[in-house]
Amino acid sequence: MNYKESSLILKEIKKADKILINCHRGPDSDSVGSALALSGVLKNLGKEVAVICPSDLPSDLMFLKGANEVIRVNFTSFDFSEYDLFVILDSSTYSMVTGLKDSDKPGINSVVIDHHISNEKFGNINLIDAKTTSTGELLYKVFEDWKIDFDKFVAESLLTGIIGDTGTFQYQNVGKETLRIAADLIEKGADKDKIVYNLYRNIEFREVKMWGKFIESMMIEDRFVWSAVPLSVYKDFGEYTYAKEDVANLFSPIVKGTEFGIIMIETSENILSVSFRSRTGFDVSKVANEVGGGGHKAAAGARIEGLPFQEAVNKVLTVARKYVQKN
Ligand SMILES: [Mn+2]
Repeated sequence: MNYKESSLILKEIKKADKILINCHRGPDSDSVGSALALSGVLKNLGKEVAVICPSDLPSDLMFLKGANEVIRVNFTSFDFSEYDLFVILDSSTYSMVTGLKDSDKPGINSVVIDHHISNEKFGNINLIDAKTTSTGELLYKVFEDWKIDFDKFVAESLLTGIIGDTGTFQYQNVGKETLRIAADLIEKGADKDKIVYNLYRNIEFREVKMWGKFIESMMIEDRFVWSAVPLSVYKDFGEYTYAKEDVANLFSPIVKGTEFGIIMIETSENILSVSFRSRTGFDVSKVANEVGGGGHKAAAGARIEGLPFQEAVNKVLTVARKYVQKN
């Protein structure tokens, strides 16, 4: 048995007929992959399942089976009363689930399954394992506990989550267990090449040109690099919602002689969206926390609201410089 909560969760699922699963706001590969994997498994158990999300799904994940059935909802008016159970995945806070600053908790039974250390445990049952690389990997272990078989589509969704959250097995938290799980998923029929092609080799030309803007304006300081792009440039290049994540993953943890990188993008008037990526062991979550964000040691983020572009950028840099001095 991997988790003592697994059987409690299965009991709740068996009691329910109609089950909701979420993808979090601005969903990534792990959010969508794990939601579709669980949905496939619950349908095989004879449940009626709906997957809901407060945002549109990124187009590069539409290859996953069931992605076109994910329903975009507005949580301010969503009616939970038709459902018996809400399974919440990959979301450390309820506001990540709804995309709203404040909202009432759903009036139905809920289960939270997540791998973020900062998870607020806001469900009736909470299964949090911060040692797993991804919710995809965590769910694999839950399915193991449930002793169920699953098809190649479920396997492919789980592997998509793992690949997405590990930077294709690059991050330091990837060890033999994650690789063993990935190997088993491939054995069950998950197509690793298809996943890599869709996630990393299917980028709009305009987005690639935008990456160029980030590289062009990148600056190097004592122990880190940073790059910031204002709203006007972001708009010129088509406002790719996921451009910042892509740029952060690709270019901020690679520069020789540095320990981390910061990518900043003004996504709307006076809103600066910030991504931190560590190259060495430097804990970027400390910097992110101090500017009001959060995340993991190696990858973290924040949103600075209500400051003009240059001031917001300076605020982030001031905190980063302070931590560079301290550590
Ligand atoms: Mn995740």
